[in-house]
Amino acid sequence: MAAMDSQVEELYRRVVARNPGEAEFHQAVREVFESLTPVLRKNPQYTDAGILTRLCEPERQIIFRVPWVDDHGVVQINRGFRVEFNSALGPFKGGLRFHPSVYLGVVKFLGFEQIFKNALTGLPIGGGKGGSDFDPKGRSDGEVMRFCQSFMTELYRHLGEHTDVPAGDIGVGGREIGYLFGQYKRITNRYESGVLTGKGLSWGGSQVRTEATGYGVAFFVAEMLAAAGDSLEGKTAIVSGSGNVAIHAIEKIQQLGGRVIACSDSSGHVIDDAGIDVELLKEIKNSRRGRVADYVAERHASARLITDGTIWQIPTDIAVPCATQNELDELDAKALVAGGCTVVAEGANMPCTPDAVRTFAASGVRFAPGKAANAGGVATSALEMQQNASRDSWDFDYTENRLAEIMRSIHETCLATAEEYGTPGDYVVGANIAGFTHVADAMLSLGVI
Ligand code: NDP
Ligand code: 2IT
Repeated sequence: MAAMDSQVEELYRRVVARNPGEAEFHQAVREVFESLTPVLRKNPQYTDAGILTRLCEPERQIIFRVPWVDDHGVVQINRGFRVEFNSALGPFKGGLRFHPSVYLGVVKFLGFEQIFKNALTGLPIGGGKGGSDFDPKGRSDGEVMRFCQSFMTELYRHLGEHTDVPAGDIGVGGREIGYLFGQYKRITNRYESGVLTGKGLSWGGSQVRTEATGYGVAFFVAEMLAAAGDSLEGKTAIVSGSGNVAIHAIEKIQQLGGRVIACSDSSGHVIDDAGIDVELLKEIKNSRRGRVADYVAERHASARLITDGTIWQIPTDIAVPCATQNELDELDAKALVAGGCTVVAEGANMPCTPDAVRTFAASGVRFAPGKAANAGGVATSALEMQQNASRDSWDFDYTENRLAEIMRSIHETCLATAEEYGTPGDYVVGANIAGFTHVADAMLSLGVI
């Protein structure tokens, strides 16, 4: 990882001072800034136009009260957020996260990352993110619906297919997008399909969007291996999490010849030497909204539940963190290296701490940052918007091929950019510089706005 030069360090200090207490946002900004020294030296016009400072200041930030009534008749109050970060390349685009840990610093880190990720896809989408500290766990469908309706009753006025287009993230899947879209449609009296992505297939959704993030990560891992003359065939992998991204990463890694031997949720991790039975996992997680412990109970022959230590202590060829930010630290990275891991790809956003990333770099582990490896989700959201705009719907194979092609192109862009800037094979530098220059050039063209 490169050091920041003194001018960029000073800009970073100002970002920290201006956004106190937002540790995750600071971390995400620092990670991008550390890659940019060579590109800023070569292109003084970016600094002259204040591009870095402007990139760190969201175009608009909305924070609102979300009142709703639970099943016992008790009034509940949550906080809602939407950070519209950058619209130089297209309408603000990015998911909504419902999790008790959500606060402004989390939404801003995610929105900031989203700017560069979306730029890397090459599709016309700006960056934004939103969510709430609402915890859907243990809530009935009726409670989730009333919460979503209240959330949208405020948010709708800020959205639009040409303005801001949310989708899912942690705690927000097809059920929540349905309730949110229903309320938007009701309030606006418009069937504006392109205002949300991740919709159901019968009401404007796209084939492959549900699978896209996880499948995209698997395609990216396959590209990383192919670049070294290798393949997924016969490799072991560990995938943390057991939500939308994890499940589909597991599914595609196994379809491509790998064997995923462990996954997790916040209650522990499961080891299954025979390879995770993804249909069983889907049934437990998606239909029953159960825990990984239920998986072990039903597959006791080859699986066991571990509730202490971390999933990263298991020896593996490949590691794919797909749960949440900072879930994999320096000790975990050292354990992975000791266990023979040579490829790490982030399915989650910023799951590896900076020290973990440094450990991978120092140990020759090939490491793909989330803004490249997990971009398949938002890219397929952009394909959903494209289908909505033309009132068309594509079949599964065609859409999956488009996704695979986008991941191949992001991989190639990362490697070519890393090479151009003198750090061959460094996916972090490649992703950050390629994403940055794409959005920065658009900002230069649009003037000081
Ligand atoms: P889901 O809500 O479907 O699943 C999240 C999974 O991560 C669950 O297994 C959950 O376990 C676990 N998890 C979440 N928070 C924590 C925590 N604090 N500690 C331990 N485990 C945790 O979310 P997604 O699969 O959609 O998202 C996973 C990651 O991928 C996030 O970082 C998200 O930002 C990123 N991402 C998502 C995309 C998408 O299209 N959905 C696109 C690109 C990135 P439990 O159920 O026990 O909480
Ligand atoms: O982090 C992400 O890229 C997402 N949660 C998906 C965003 C989207 O708009 O599809």
